[in-house]
Amino acid sequence: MKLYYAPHACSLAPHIVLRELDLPFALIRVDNRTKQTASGADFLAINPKGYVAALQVDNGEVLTEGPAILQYLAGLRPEANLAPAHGTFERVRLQEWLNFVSTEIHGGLGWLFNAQFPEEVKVLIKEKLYKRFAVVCQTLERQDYLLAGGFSIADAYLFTVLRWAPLFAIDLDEWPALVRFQARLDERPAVKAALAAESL
Ligand SMILES: N[C@@H](CCC(=O)N[C@@H](CS)C(=O)NCC(=O)O)C(=O)O
Repeated sequence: MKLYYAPHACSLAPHIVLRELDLPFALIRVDNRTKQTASGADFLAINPKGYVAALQVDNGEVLTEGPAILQYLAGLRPEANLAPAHGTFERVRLQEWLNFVSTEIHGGLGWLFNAQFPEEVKVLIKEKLYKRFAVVCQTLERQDYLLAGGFSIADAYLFTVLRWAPLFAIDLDEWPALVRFQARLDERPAVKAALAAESL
């Protein structure tokens, strides 16, 4: 498998999960500005959407969209319990979190990267984000992870996007449950290894 990534982008989530599952993979860096891979290949020919993450599986198919990639990976090693079994209520709860992180938090923070957005709009985006953070805290104040059953792919995703908050002068200290969550994930060997690999 090949994971196309950009350092510290949302592709960090599947990168963490690949390491959590101890799956063999090649990490291929993409320059999001030029849309070229590290070897000079045209990334748009691999993923016409032009963004990371993209996962090329062993039969050559390319899978995109973080929540889909994460669920695919978890399914390769179901015994690791990074996603509840299909057909269970907990699986739908996982999908609920993946969707929430994707649309409400990744989506919200993602807009803040846009240098063309006026500051007044960014203030409104932040106000909405803070409401979403409060929702996440309601869960993380009573349990360590988004799902009651323990660490899952949704946590890898939430951790990844929350790491962007300081880039926009969002001080996570205002949400102590989020700070504790980030610290908990920082301690995981797979997280440390992924961050080290992306910082090279
Ligand atoms: N809907 C996609 C969004 C992926 C995305 O936003 N990727 C960003 C990095 S976090 C990116 O590569 N942006 C570059 C671009 O859009 O040109 C997903 O959930 O995977």
